[in-house]
Amino acid sequence: MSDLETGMALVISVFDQYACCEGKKDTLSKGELKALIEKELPGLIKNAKGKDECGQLLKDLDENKDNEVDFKEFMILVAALTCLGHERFQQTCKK
Ligand SMILES: [Ca+2]
Repeated sequence: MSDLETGMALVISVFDQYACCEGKKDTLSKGELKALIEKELPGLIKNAKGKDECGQLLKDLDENKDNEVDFKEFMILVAALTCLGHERFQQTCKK
């Protein structure tokens, strides 16, 4: 597989790993979303002590309002964070 294909397969595998923990196997519950963010995206919520950041994030991501984050909804988060990372990377390169 190419680097990009490997990256995409990894995103799928991380999502599946957390989605299958409880309840529906193909969506993230609030608890699963929290576990995923804490372990895989620790930088995202490190400045939000005490606040219900995951609850707010779930509301923001939950397009179809079923109180779960499906893969499509998760990809919107991954895409947004990847764009942010890309911007930061470009700024670092310019310096
Ligand atoms: Ca949803």
